Amino acid sequence: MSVVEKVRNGERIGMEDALALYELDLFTLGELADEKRRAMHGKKTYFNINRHINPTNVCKDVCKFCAYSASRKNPNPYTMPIEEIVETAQKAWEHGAKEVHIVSAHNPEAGLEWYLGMFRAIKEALPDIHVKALTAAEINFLAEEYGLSIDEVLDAMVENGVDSMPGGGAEIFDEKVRDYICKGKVTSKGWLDIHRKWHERGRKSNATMLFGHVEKREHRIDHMLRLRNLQDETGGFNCFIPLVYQRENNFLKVESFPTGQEILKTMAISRLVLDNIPHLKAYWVTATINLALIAQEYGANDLDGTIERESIQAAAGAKSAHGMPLDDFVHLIKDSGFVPVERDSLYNELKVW
Ligand code: V47
Repeated sequence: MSVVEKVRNGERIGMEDALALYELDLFTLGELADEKRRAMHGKKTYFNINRHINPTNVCKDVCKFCAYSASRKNPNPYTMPIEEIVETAQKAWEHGAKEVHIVSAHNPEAGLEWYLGMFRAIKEALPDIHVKALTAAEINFLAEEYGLSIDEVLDAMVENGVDSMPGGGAEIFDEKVRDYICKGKVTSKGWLDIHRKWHERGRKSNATMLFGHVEKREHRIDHMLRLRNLQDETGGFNCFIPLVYQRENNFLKVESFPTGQEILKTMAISRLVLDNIPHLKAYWVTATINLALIAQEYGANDLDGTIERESIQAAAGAKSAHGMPLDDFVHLIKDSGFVPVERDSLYNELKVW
């Protein structure tokens, strides 16, 4: 049976099948992913009004792809006081944001109370805002730095007001590639275990994959299959986000970058392989807004949100430092033939625009 028939029969896609999908022409692959997307979500494209906050860039780890962390290439270390973080969240709330997405570096000088106290302070000021915070990499750092178990860190997150976890820190699970690009950071098994434990608490999270650097197609598929296995166990992932590698101001040597076709193929294959993760996000920050809009026809049904400000990928060249105005966002989705649906952080529909 051909891989196209397999997909249309609803059979599960394995490593060999997924590699065969990459060999299809873009339009055939796109059609398969679009059929799947339409069966799941029709023409709806989800987004939220959110605010990214990156409260410190001081990091004890050295990931080669990172341009954000304070280092030789970015000699401007900062750590926001908790009052400033709360004020930022408050302003965002006044402008309509319903979620703060908080991702930091692994700062050994800030202290555990700074990391956890910021969530408590945000929730005291804004009890109804959704706090999506701490990647598995940060959680692993806090456990190691302060001699805590992962369970203790996760319980403290819940007690201090974290609602859901973002998908960062996953990078590429293949151990060899991971060692090369971000040695010393949470291991692949560690990343998956942390999300499993979070899901066991009845909580939701996302999963990312950083691609388009030194990894090969099989590493991307391996990454997706490890996520699919965990999702079969827990059902706790809401969304998968393939992050396109941004190349500026970092220490990773990359010989060739993916074409637009390769990026769209990877999106489409994600939709087909990850049959048990409901949402696929084309993150406009790293894909560019134009490609993200096209990705709606290649399986993606979520474009993240208005963001307001973003520092991690912006440091590596993405055009995301100032987010995207809501009106532009809505019109771009509509003009591309899809239905903009504002969602909350857990994918409850708030408004069809
Ligand atoms: O894990 C770092 C990535 C991630 C680069 O859960 C880079 O909804 C591209 O987790 N090029 C953090 N990417 C961001 C993140 C995220 C973003 C959007 C939505 C969600 C979600 C989560 O940023 C890191 C890392 O993979 N990153 N450097 C770079 N040069």
